[in-house]
Amino acid sequence: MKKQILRALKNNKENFISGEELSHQIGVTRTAVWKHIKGLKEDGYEIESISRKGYRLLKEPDILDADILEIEIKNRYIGNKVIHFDQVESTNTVAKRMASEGAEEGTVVIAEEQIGGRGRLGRNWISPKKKGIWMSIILRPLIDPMEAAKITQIAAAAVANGLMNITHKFVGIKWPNDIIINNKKVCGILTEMSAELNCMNYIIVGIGMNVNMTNKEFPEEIESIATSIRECIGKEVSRKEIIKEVLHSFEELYLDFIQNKNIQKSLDLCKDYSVTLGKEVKIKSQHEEIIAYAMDISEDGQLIIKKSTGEIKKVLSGEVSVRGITDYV
Ligand code: BT5
Repeated sequence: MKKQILRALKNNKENFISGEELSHQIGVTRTAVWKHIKGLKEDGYEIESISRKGYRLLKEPDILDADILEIEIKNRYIGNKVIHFDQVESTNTVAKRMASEGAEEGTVVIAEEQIGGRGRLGRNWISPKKKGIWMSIILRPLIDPMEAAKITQIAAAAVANGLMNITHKFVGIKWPNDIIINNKKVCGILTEMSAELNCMNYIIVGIGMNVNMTNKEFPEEIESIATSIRECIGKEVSRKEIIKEVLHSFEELYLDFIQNKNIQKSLDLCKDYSVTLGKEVKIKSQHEEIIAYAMDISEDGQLIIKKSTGEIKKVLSGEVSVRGITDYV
């Protein structure tokens, strides 16, 4: 009921809508309308009420209501189903469990706070309450497990593109999974999969993005390497608007890949926004550490590097540091 009232207010944003009209539209008494309006106000919605005129929605709070997101994300299927939590260990872990229980492709799991947010290789992802976007997308592409790295590139391109549209600032991609603004990390992507030998069960794309924290609010261990959208544009930003923008971009690029087998658009974006290409990079893998020149990104999402010996090599993943950016020493 509350959802229907909210929808009616949103459809009528500039104007007043009377209690009578609302009770008529929704089929409840005017007292019930009044109670739900009171509930919406308690949720943080600013609603002007004037006798004889009715109600008018002035401002929405920055809450990530699953119902509202499902209404407002106007995609074909990425985000058609949104599962929202106040607090989870990790949205990737929840999404994995749901995917293994049959959740449909495009389902988005989102949380206000993660208490065990994960980065790659067992690292932590700091995810304070209501300050950022901590979400995971469940995908079921019919691709070879070897192609999974492409999905990270699609996600990186989508995030960078979405953020450019919102901030109008330069957003960089540090291959393979970091999104950078002003040389600091604003977003990280964690792609995980479950696969048989040559068939994919599901892929989870986890996106963690710092949105409304100030520099002072970052814990000491990431203070010097992290930034937020708020720091970048100087004011608070609606997480919902960013989610819509990023998921819209993601669906477009993902469908191009799945339906047309075309990853070119994503790769072009990854190359255009790359802060890695054309630079000297240090690559740490399990067994070695090499310093090389980053030449290109291959069709399958790998980094092509040239070593000082002249040898050209493809790197699938690993820790990449770029001189001048965050953690290069
Ligand atoms: C990543 O790993 O960048 C992937 C992060 C993915 C997080 C999302 S949130 C939703 C979903 N659910 C999860 O549990 N995870 C995903 P990596 O490249 O390994 O970077 C991790 C490193 O980034 C840490 O060791 C810190 O140095 C730094 N870091 C941690 N929290 C950060 C933050 N909020 N902002 C910027 N840097 C951070």
